[in-house]
Amino acid sequence: KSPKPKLLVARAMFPDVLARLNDYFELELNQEDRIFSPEELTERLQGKFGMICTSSAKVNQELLSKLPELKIISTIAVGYDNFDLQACTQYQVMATNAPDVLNETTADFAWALMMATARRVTEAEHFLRNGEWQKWGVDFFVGADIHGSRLGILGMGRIGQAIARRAAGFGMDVIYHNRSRLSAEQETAAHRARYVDKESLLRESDHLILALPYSPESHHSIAAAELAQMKSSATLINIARGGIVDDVALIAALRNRQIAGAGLDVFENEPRFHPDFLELKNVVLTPHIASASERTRRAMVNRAITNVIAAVRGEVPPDLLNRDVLEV
Ligand code: 8YV
Repeated sequence: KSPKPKLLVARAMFPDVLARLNDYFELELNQEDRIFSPEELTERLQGKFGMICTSSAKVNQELLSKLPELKIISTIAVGYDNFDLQACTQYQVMATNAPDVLNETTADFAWALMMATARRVTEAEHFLRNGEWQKWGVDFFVGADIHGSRLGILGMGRIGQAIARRAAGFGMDVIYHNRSRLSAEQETAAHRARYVDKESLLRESDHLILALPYSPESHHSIAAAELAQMKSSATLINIARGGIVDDVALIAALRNRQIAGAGLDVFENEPRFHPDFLELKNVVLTPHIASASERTRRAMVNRAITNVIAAVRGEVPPDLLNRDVLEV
């Protein structure tokens, strides 16, 4: 019997879920959960058939050129801006992501951030924890309403639509902007979301949620000029990727009260982030946890596993991103 192909699991993840892989692969795990440098990743991937990874693995031309045996890279994330798909096709490596399984959990968290930001939940808690609560006042931590307000969504993919559906329970008006307009049925299902141009979205949203993929085109989609168009009472929520927002411009807008608040789960160079955020009261900050429910994280890993198992069986992985790799 020929030896099993080798698979690198580049980050630590649920051993009981990974057990499914043992029938097909000889596994190399990263039990200490270290983030590999590009050099380490190159070394660990020598002789490997594939890799299961997270968004922290940068896969580019330079890496792939040193890995002639690699056949598949499979991320547990839906976002795949860390993969150079053209280079993958060039080196005949299949790239897969894990869509759908995290839509609802991520939408829940977008709402959690929006509500916490608008109603100043974390700011108020800090106040209480710091022993500053001496007396109550009529204008004490007054915030903005969610119910009856207008929700704007930039990037109306599967997550954006899941966010919009939740607006039904709060009687919100939903507007969106996207590369392409949804079908009439999709708009109806997304709490009758209305397609508007980006300028109207910026000007008319009471709460603006970013749910678009990161790419060179979406880099700094929200910068000084865009923030200047928003309402001074508006909140901005980012559950997508840090690079979509120009942090320096956002910090200035929050400081000058050009917008009321921001809720951020993602940062341009995470886990690092601009230190000035810590000095602002009108921002809610979380460490990239929008998809972090037990059930969803397990489902994401399972989806990545399904993709590598399909590949090793000679089937087309269900979430293949670079379909042109099949034509070479
Ligand atoms: C992941 C994410 O938790 O799916 C994505 O695109 O950003 C998150 O759900 C993280 O990136 C894991 O790699």
